Amino acid sequence: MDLSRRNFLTSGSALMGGAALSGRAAIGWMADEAKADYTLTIATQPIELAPNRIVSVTAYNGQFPGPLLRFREGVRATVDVHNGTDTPEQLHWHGQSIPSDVDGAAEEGTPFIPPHGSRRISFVPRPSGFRFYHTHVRAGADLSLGQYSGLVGPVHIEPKNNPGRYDREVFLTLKEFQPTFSRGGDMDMDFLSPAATVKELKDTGESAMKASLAKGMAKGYEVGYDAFTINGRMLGHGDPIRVKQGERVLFHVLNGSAGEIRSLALPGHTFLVVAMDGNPLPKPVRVPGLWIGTAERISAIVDMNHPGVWVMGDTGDDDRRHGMGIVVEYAGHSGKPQWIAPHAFHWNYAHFGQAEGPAATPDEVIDMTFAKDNAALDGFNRWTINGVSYPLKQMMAAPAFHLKRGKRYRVRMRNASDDIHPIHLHRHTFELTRVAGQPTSGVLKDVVMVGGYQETEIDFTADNPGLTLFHCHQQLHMDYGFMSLFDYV
Ligand SMILES: [Cu+2]
Repeated sequence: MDLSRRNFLTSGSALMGGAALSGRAAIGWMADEAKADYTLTIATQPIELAPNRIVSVTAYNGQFPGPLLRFREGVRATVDVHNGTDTPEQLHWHGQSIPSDVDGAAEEGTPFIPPHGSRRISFVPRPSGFRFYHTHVRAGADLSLGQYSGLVGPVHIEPKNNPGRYDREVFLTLKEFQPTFSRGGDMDMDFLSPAATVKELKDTGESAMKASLAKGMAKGYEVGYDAFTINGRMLGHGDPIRVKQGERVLFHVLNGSAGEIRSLALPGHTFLVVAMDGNPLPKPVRVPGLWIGTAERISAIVDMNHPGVWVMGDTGDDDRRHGMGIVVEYAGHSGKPQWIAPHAFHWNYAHFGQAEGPAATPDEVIDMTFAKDNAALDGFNRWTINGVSYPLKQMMAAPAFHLKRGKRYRVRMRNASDDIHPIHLHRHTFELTRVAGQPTSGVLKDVVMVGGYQETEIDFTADNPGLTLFHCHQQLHMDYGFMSLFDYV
């Protein structure tokens, strides 16, 4: 029994008028009967993205995004989750260092929330910052399941000390709806910097693709979308963000996509990035716009010093015209929202960190090579890490990598495919130490985009024993093998 639990019991007893309660049964009863901090109900219902644009999706509490959940770092929280659907669910607390049985991944041993059943989840939220929650089930070829659904919501964990409050905080969740399969779309790649690729990886990937196409295989399936939204509304159909000249607005932007990379710009304004994935940067960095990989978060301050009515939107014209944007309206201004395309800008994670690499050398280096087997699984690309594809049926596979508590590890990720992969490590925070050859330090994350044929290194300390999932956050990639398990030995 930990301290917070003890406190809970004490205050509970006080509420009961000091009724004598002792023993395990009493504790269990208390835990069951106490009101949860939050209740989330998973159900499928119509969601209005725009007038006459109503989609049927599974979401939390009948809304998209799910409600903003605020926790306090280190203060135990309880969440009741009701599953009103016919399929088992998992709720993953993305970016938190919590035990495997509540992290929300069946591969780690978290129990499912059964169809039409409930589960009470209790954990001590940490670390502080902008996190999020989302479903963590396999979708496979079913585009109504997993992250193709609306099962995404933001989390903010207030720091234990000094809860730094801003005048204005605005949470934005970027998300696509109405997914469909297509074959072999090309991903926007040229925004990543450095652009350096590794010849050996490129040769391997390209010859594998050539061999597959020579056998008459088509390119593997990709997923495209018809509707694009910010906070669940297509551009022009939600409430504008109403601002005043001179205001400093802190935006917390979440890419809640199942697999898309997003950009975001606001004409005439710049973004002062203060945190990535909820973790403060060594120093804030000003940029003309944002690039946000699947499941990444960026917290950035915008000085409202360019009055007008503007479109804050994706720099991709097609996606923005299909809804990926939100109107920013200055007080006293009206009229048609204006979009002005920014100059093309690159995204280099190393710019957000220190120029030198990490001070500490890791105890061990884990080498990983990511590869694509084109259209190998009924037309779906099969993904491997070091030649191994995670079993398709969701279950605990044998852990492939073994950690010792307290040791520091470096994962050297080598991408032998032409896709960008947003790589996610559960239950731990990692530090970027090398991005496509460029050393850096001080940028703490839980997702990082690894560019096509590039090599990126991350360091982390094994400080949270238990099964730990490592995977590409693209639903389509993780569902077809791009996952691996770490355990502690
Ligand atoms: Cu991927």
